[in-house]
Amino acid sequence: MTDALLSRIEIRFLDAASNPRALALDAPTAARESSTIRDGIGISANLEHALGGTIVRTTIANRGGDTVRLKSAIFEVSTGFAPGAPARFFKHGYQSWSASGGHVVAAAQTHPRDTAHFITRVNHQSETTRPPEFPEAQTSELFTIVESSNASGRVLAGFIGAATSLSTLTVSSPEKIVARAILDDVSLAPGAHRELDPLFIATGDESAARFAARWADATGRWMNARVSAPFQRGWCSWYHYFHAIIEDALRANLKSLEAMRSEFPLDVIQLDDGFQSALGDWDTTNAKFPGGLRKIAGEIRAAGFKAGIWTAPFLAARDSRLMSHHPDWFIMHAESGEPVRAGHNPNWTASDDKFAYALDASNPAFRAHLHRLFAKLTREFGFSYLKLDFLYAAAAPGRHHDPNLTRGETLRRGLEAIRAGAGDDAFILGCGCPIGQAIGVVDGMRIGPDVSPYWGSTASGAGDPSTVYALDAIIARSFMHRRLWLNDPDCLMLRARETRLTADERAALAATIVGSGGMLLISDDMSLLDAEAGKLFRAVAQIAEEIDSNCAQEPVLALDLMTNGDVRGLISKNADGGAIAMLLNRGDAPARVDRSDLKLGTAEIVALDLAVDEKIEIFDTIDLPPHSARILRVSR
Ligand code: 9PG
Repeated sequence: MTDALLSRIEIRFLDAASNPRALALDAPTAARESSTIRDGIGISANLEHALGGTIVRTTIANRGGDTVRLKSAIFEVSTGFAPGAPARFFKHGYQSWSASGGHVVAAAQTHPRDTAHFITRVNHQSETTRPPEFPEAQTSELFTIVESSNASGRVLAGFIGAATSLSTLTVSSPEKIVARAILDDVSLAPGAHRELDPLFIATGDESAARFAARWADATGRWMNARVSAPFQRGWCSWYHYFHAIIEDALRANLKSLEAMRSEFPLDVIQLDDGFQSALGDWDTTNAKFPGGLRKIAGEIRAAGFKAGIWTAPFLAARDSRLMSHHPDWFIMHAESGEPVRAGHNPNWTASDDKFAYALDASNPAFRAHLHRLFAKLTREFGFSYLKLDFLYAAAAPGRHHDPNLTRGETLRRGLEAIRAGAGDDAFILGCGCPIGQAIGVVDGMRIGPDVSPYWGSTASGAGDPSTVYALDAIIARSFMHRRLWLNDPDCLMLRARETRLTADERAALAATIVGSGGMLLISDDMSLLDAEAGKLFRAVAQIAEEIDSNCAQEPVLALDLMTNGDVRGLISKNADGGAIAMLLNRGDAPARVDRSDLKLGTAEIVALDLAVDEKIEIFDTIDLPPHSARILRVSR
C-alpha cells in the first residue's frame, strides 16, 4: 500500500475585527522546515521520520501588529485508500466512560448524541456541538485507525501529545483523515507563538490493536506517562452501597477485609461518593459519616491498608460552601452569564435545580484551592489513593478566567494543581476524564463506563450503566495499560446475593478484568462473600498480576479491535512464547469459536472456566454460553 501523506495544514483564526480567516500550508515535506506567512500569521511545520511513521510538529506565530484568536489547526492526511473503497475507522471515545470501537466509514451522517441533552454531549464529546464538516458520527477523539477490505495495511493518525489542546480526527471518506487541534479561540498576541501537540501518521500491516499500542507507546513517551506504580488491588464502596454508604458499613467492611486478608489480599480501601457534606466540599462529611475523614483514613491505615477517597474536584452544587463563597470560580455560559451545568444528580444536592456546575481551573485562585485541598486530604488526613471523578467538567465550554488557555490546557492545569498538592507519592486515579490531558499526571485511569450489578441488554438500553458496555471498553482500550498509565477496568462484583448478575456473568466480568491486566478492585459488601468467592478472587488476582507483569514488554491486545461481534477477546503474550487469552461471549445466544480463528498456531490450549473453577483442554472448538467468558492458557 502507499504511504499516508500529510497534504495540508490549515490554521483557522479570527482577526482583530473578529472576521474568520484561514491560512494554509500545502504539501509540507520532511526535507526541510516548511513555513508560510500571510497577514502577519505564520505557520511552520517540522516533519520527522520516527517510530516507523511521521511526526508533525507545528508552530503558529503572530508576526503582525494585532492580537488574533485561534480557532483550530487542521491537518489533512491522504490515506492512499480509494474514495469508494469499503472501509472502517476506529472511533475512539472522548473520556473514560465514552465508547470506542470500529465503524463503517461514511455509513452514518448523524449520531444519537446529535440531539441529546447538553449534559450528555459535554460528557462524551470534546465539542458539545460539532462543526457541520466534522459530524460526530464520523469523528474520533485523539487518534484513529482506518482500514479497507480492498487494500492491505492500515493507516493511523493521532496526536501523541495532548497537553495543549483537545483534538479530533474525522473520517468522512476512506481517502482522507482530517485531524484537528481545537484551539478554543485562545488569543495570540503580537510577537507570541503557540506550539501545537505533535501529530503522528503511520501506515503498517500490524493488527489494529498493535497499531493502537504503538500510538500509546509514542504518546506515553512524549508525555512522560506514569506507568511504574505497583499492581493495584483494592476495595471500593460504590457498586454495592452506591450513595447509601454510611460510616459503619465502611467500618464493617474494613473489619472483614482485615480478617479475610489471606482470602482477599488487598492493599487499598477506597471510600466512594456519598460521604461529602456537599458536592464541592470534599474535606467535610455529612451526617452519615459522623467521625469525619481524618478518623476514617486513620482507621483504614491502622488496619494496614492504604486509604482511598473519591472526589469530583471540578464540580460543585449550589448548596456547597465552595459555590456560595466563590461564585466567580466557575466556567460561565457566554450568553446567559450563568455558571455552566456539567452534571445532574438528585443524590448530589438538596438544591432545587439538582445540577452540578463546572469549576474553572484556568483561574489561579481555584487552582490554589485545589492545591490546598489535596495537600489536606493526603498530608493531613492520610489518604494516599485519590479517585478523581467527573474530570471532563474542567474542559466544559464557556467563558473562562484566562482567555489564553485552551480547554485542554485548563483541564491539565487543574490536574497538575491536584498533583502538586497531593505530592508525587499519592496514587491518582482519573475517572470520567478526557483521555489525553491526564497522561503524565495520573497513575491510573478508568478506561470504560461503570459496571453494574446488572448485565444489560446488547440490543437496547445503551446509556444505562450495565456491565456489558464496561466489558466492551475494557477490551477496546486494553492496549493503554502500562503505556499511558495503569488501566482501571472498574470493579469486580463477586457476591451471589443482592445482584442480578448470574454466576456466568460474574465470572465473565472477572475474566475480562483480569484478562486486561488492569487494576483489580472489588466492590461488594464483604459479609456477602463466602469461601468460594475468596477462591475465585485469589485465582483471578494471580492471573491478573501475571498478565500485568507481561505488559511492560507486550501490550494486552484485543483480538479484533475494529469489529464488534458478540465474541470478543484479549491476548497477552509472555516472555517464553506462551500466552494468556480471554474469550468473551457478550451476546444472548451460545457461541462456538474455532481454535484456528484464534491464530495461536499448534500450541496447547487449556481453558479455565472461572464460574465453575474447571480446566478444559481445547481441541478444535471452544463453546461459550451466553454472557460467559473463558481464560485460555496457551503454551508453546
Ligand atoms: C459515583 C460514581 C462512581 C463511579 C464513577 C461515576 O452519567 N452519569 O450520570 C454518571 C453517573 C455516575 C457515574 C458515571 C456517570 O459513575 O464512574 O465509579 O464513582 O461516579 O457517583
